[in-house]
Amino acid sequence: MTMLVPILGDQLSASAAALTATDRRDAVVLMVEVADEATYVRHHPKKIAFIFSAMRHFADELRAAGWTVDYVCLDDPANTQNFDGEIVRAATRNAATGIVTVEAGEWRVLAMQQRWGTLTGLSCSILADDRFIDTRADFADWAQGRKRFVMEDYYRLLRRRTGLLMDGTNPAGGMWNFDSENRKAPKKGLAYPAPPHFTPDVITKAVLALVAARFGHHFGDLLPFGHAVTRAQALACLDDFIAHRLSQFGDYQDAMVAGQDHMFHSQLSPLINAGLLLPLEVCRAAEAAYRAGDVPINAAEGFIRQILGWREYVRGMHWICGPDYAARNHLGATRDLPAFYWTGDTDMRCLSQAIGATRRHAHAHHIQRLMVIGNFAMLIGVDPHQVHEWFLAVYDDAYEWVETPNVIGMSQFADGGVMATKPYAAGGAYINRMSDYCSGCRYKVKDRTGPDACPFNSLYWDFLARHRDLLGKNHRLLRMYDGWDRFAPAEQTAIRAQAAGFLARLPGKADGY
Ligand code: FAD
Ligand code: DLZ
Ligand code: SF4
Repeated sequence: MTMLVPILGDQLSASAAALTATDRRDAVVLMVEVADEATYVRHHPKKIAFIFSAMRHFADELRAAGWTVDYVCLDDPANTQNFDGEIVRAATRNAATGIVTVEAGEWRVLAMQQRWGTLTGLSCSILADDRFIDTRADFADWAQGRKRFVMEDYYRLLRRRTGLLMDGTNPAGGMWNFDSENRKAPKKGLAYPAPPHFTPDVITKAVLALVAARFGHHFGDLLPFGHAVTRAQALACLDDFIAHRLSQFGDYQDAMVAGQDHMFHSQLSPLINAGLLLPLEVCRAAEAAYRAGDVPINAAEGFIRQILGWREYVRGMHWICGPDYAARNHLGATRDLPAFYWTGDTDMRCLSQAIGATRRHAHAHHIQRLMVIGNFAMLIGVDPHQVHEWFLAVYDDAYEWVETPNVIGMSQFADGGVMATKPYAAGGAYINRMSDYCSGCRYKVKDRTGPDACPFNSLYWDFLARHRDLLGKNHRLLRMYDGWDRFAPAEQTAIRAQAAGFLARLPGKADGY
């Protein structure tokens, strides 16, 4: 009897259900590098290198733990370059008698897993992914019958259920949520401790050469490459974050500073999403730092809410919103993504900073993604599917289960308000308040019209005006529409003409994308 145990590139956990459910003496673990997964959107070369290197290291760790691992490299001449083809080949090669796998994180790959039994003629059992803190079934129960899916309600349920930051039945620090303390603007003189950088070993060097040759033409810098690619390195990243950045994470969670690509953020998302760290252990580590008196409650709570709250919530929403969620387009947006999303070549400093970080690191922090890159795309009316494909391709932590709710729902309002109660639309004033970008920008952030006016301002008002039919009755936008109505008609005309002029001059879609 030989069980074939396919482990996907984001299932790199020794505790993955298919490994704990199988006897290693009767099993062959299958791991495959396939071009289809690297190119169905053109992933950032750093992201591909991270995944391949982490997969190769994980395969070695499994072998050392006594597993038989069948590992198919991308450049194996017999590689069919897709999951289905490799499952069929491996089933035959290993004379498999059955398949045990962990449910993929997303609808797209789950659909493939559901045909592996038929394709191979073997029984294929798909086990629940128990690396998340909640289960799909429990999230569905929570969502059942609700008119609105409020993240904060779900988060409190999980706080109670896990006991994280709880003092008996009360929230630690006396409040559930310290968000109001977590919106400080950046101040001068702050020191930003750099996250760890790991020198590539021989395995990573081989992957870097492969990725440079095969995917070097994709958007993004492959080098320098310093990602953690093993469980031990991932744990070192967690320790480093807790020791050096968590204490200020809360205060400056929403801040942006030119030239500071990481701020006080953890950079742990690619590691958690690939399985090198488990979300619950990360939350427990943050709580322990708070209990030890090393970090304040607003930092620990703010950080834990991102993982226990937001991460679990978007995962649940991915499953309840169904496989067609990425096709939603509530605002009917049709514009092509401007070419500078693939180059960073724009005189809007906020966008060039955020896209530049993305190009260098395959990473950008939350407010850059939401309030700069995503906000701009929504204001100018980019087709949300193009925005979705861009976000999925360029970030090292992007898989459809987490990217689509954040992009289609939170950032583009393309689901019409399932995820967010109002669009995350903002003009230059917000960016100016939360960053130091505007002082060095060629545009004047206070101007709405004129040759030097910040484009975000006219685009913001134009967005509200053009979508009044759909958004005008939204209670959370009434104040904004009041603001619009207070402009004199001539001013409204000038603002909309300013926006129209800007949109007419925008560069179109980049060649090849
Ligand atoms: P930190 O700021 O240190 O936060 C801690 C952890 O909280 C993160 O590591 C992550 O695991 C979790 N987290 C925080 N916010 C979210 C969120 N909204 N959804 C899910 N998890 C969250 N996150 C992804 O993991 N993959 C994506 O593809 C992704 N796409 C995004 C697209 C848009 C438009 C927006 C607005 C956000 C997106 N996020 C995504 C959420 C968030 O921006 C990243 O998780 C975060 O920037 C990762 O950096 P970090 O580890 O330093 O996070
Ligand atoms: C993102 C990605 C890439 C680039 N390459 C692979 C791969 O070669 N092999 C693999 O097993 N997984 C890869 N992944 C992750 C998958 O595309 C997919 O997003 C996740 O497994 C979640 O379903
Ligand atoms: Fe961005 Fe406008 Fe500020 Fe320039 S002035 S950085 S375009 S918000």
